[in-house]
Amino acid sequence: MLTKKQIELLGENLSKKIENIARITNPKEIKILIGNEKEFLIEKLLKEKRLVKLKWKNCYLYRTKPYDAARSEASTYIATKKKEDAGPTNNWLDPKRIRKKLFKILKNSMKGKTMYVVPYILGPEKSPYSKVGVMLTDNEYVALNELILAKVTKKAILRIKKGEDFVFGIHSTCKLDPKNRYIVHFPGKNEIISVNTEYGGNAILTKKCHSLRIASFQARKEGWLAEHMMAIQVINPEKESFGISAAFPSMCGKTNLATIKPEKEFKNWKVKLLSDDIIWIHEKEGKAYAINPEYGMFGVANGTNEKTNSNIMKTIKQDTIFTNVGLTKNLEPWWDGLETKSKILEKANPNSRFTVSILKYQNLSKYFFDPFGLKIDAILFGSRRKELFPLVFETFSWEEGVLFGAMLRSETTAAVIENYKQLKNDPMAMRPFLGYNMAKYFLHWLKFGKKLKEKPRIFFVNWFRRDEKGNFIWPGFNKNMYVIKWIIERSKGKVNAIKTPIGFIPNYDEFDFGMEKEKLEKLFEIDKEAWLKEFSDARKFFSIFQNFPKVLSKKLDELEERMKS
Ligand code: GTP
Ligand code: SPV
Ligand code: MN
Repeated sequence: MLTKKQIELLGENLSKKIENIARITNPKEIKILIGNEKEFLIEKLLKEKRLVKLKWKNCYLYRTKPYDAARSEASTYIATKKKEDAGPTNNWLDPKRIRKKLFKILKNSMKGKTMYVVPYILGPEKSPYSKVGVMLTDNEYVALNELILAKVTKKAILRIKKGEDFVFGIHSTCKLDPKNRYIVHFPGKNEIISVNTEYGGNAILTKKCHSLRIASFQARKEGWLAEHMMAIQVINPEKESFGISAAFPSMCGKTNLATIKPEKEFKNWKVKLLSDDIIWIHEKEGKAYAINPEYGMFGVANGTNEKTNSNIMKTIKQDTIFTNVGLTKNLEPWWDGLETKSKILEKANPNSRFTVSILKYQNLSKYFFDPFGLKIDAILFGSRRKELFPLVFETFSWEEGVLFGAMLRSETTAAVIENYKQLKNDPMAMRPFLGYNMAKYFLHWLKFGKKLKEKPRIFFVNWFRRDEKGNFIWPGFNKNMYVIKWIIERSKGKVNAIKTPIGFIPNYDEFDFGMEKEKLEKLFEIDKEAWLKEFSDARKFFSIFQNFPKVLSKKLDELEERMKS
């Protein structure tokens, strides 16, 4: 139970909530974290042989169970009174019944363990858009990740004591039994309960659970957007600043685009990081502004190396927690694509990750600390498509941009346990992360657009088109700067474009993409029949929604007509 001093710090209301859970889970002690406990947790994990000390400075490796090394969408639920409120793309549970079941699972689950109380602020501390929460966990690795990925601070408690709404999350490791794994969200109640998992998005509740699922529910009510997007500030040689955000599904390139390095072709261009995974977008004076609710990055290790991303390599060479990466004889972390001279003892899990503070990244945007955030001038949607989708195109309007966002499909990846390597619908890259009915979400996007006098243009990008041999045609990574440059020049009205039925594509005879014309022709080819099939598949997908916005259906009709004629 809480000590008198702890109750004083937490206040009556919060203390009661925490003691309620302690009575059920029965921990041997309760510890309140206020942000400076990293070393303590690392020591404890090392002592218990749960962390491996790596050769890189202040770097450690943690291994989760192989069956608990990615998000589990099948175990993720939205618990609302009415099933319709969760919508056809979410797993739904009756809140009363599941609460009962979860409390049974939680019974004595923390016996002999410490229960950590983790108070946190999401978003810049003084931002009117920031939110607070408290998470409980009996897992030192999860707590350690929280200390890096969120702003853990006493100040959150003070705000809660003053009466501010807060999200209450309960995480318990239990026996890590996948059959009893539940990640349950109670959006109306601002509550999250996660059991029998310790992996990333399943267990680090500030991330997808709060910053997206609960936040998206609040965002609809309050008139803003919580999105699975990265965001960057790009500064051109004329010193003009430009805000770009991009929604790509898991493992489709957000972190890499967020940390892109302008190479020698882009002398005097600068890219500064706002967020690599999640942003909250608000309207202010008719413009869209983004803040990053997070404080760190939980990035994909595989494929990261000096060639693809030297910026990230520099950042993760110290003070980083690695999860499920491989190991060399020299005790260096290892994964696919990483150079090493040492013998590889162990391979990396395809979804291995690094956890690092965003403050350690050398090119952080000053807007990361701005209470109102970064103004967004262009929104990108993108995914992994080996064919059909061109390298880049600009949609004709906000509505058509929303339609293309709603039509987004991607080849699935190792970020999710289920459905590896299929083509799956993932509207706005948010299907796994939305806390309410997706039809209402589409409508919310349309409404949000109406509020914007200065609407960001909406583009679609695809780095993953392949040739007959299955190789990526586009070099990607830092070369994506060519596309970013086109998007900026396009938005400033500096470059011409070719009108196609789906939108504007670059005039690549005039605009340099650093690539031979034949390949560009392939990258920008429009396959009419395949697009018509894409539209008819989209129609089938949209038919699962009872209240699919008529505006979007009409836009799809128009698009199809244009493609046919
Ligand atoms: P989540 O953290 O799961 O949301 O992923 P993400 O969207 O941030 O993706 P990330 O940038 O981590 O990239 C995922 C994988 O795609 C990594 O293995 C990258 O190496 C690879 N990747 C990223 N950008 C590109 C690109 O432009 N081209 C190619 N071919 N691969 C890329
Ligand atoms: C994703 O899957 O989109 C991630 C990793 O960013 S996780 O935090 O596990 O959700
Ligand atoms: Mn993500």
